[in-house]
Order: sequence, then structure tokens, then C-alpha cells
Amino acid sequence: GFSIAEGPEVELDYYNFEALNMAKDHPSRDMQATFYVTETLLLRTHTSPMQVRYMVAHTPPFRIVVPGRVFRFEQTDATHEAVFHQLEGLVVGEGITMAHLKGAIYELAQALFGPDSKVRFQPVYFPFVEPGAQFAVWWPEGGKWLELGGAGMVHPKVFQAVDAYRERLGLPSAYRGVTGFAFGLGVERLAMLRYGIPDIRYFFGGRLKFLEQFKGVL
Ligand code: YSA
Repeated sequence: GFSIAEGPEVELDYYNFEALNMAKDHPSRDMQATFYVTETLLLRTHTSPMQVRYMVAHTPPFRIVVPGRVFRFEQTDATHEAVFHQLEGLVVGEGITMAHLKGAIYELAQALFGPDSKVRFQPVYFPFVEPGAQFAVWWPEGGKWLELGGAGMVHPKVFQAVDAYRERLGLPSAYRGVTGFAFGLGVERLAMLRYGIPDIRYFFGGRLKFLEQFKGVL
């Protein structure tokens, strides 16, 4: 029931940070080390800016996922790359609750890791959600919890920023009286755990022997 949306990799500061309740000079920006192109233009650090782009252009209710490449100014190691992929999810409508978020993540875990998998949520801070959570799934073969991503209920300030933007475009406000949940997870991390890949750098190493084993999967 989700439609797929995609957005630009070179993104405006406004969508990547500002409209997501991360004001200029706010320390929360340090959570995502950023490649800047100019003062106002950057390589997107996450797929969350598409939440804002999509909401400005559409009216609820809707359900979307946003796959895409993201960039961070980070030292690489076995679990960190400077270029990786995320999958964003956004569901907005009347009466959407945290229970819907938990149900959606649970379904995802069941589909990816089988009927024995379990989901765990822990409270965490992201400026664009309240409450915010990080979630992990129980990986039966591995016998451990896998940290998959962040999630939460869309912060009222994000809806306000979207409606303010819509007003500037001459569009009616559409986000009063609705709620929504969102999540964002790391695609490579998921694949590493699912397929037992020990180092994230293999994905971009260009070794055909590594890549060819996924022929059948894709
Ligand atoms: C949170 C709340 C929402 O309502 C919607 C989305 C989010 C997620 C938020 N936008 C975000 O980017 N959080 S995050 O910085 O913790 O990254 C999410 C996931 O991306 C991580 O759990 C991890 O799986 C992956 N990730 C982060 N940095 C990475 C990385 N994967 C590889 N290399 C890196 N350097």
C-alpha cells in the first residue's frame, strides 16, 4: 500500500535541515556530518528531506517509501561509509498513531527476517519527531538484535513548516488535524546482517566476485 517517491541527492539546506526542525547553528546538526556544496546547498545526509518535498506537493492521507543514496562526511570503517543508502517511510492521515508505526516495522521485520523475528523500540532524540525511537529487529539465525534505523511521530513543527511553505506557494494548508509516523533505515546495514557481509566497504569496492553473488537476489 505504499507508493515510491524519489528526490534529489544534491539538496537544499532548507529541506535537509531547516524544515525538519534543525535550525542553522543548532547543535542537532552535528548528528549528521555534512558535505556542503555552497552555504545553502549540500549532499543530502538522509532521505528525510523528501518527507518535506512530498508533503508540500501532496495532501494527506498517503503512504510513501523513499529509497535513495545519502552522503556523510565520515571516516569509513567496517560499518560506516561516506556514501550509503537509506529507505525512508512516511504515513500521514487522521488518527495515525505510534501503534501504526510499530505495526509497520513489525510487518517489515517479519517479511525480511521470518515469522520468528521480534521488534524492539527504544526512545531516542531526532529533532523532526516527537516521540522518537530507534528500532532493532531480532535476527533468529544470528541470535541477536540488529539496529536498523530511526523513527517516530512527525513533529508538529515539521507540519507547520510544510503548511507555511504551501501558503507561500498559494496552496491551502493541509496538515492541520493530521498526524503521521516516519522511519528511516540503512539499506547496507540491513543487507550486511541479512547476508552475513562483514564490511560495508565491500559494497563500493568494485570487486565483481563480491557483487556477482547478488545476481539472483536482484
Ligand atoms: C528518524 C526519524 C524519522 O521520522 C525518519 C527518519 C529517521 C532517520 C534519520 N533521518 C537518520 O538518518 N538517522 S541516522 O543518522 O541514525 O541514520 C539512520 C540509519 O542509517 C542508521 O540506523 C544506520 O542503519 C544508517 N547509517 C547511518 N550512518 C551510516 C549508516 N550506514 C552506513 N554508513 C553510515 N555512515
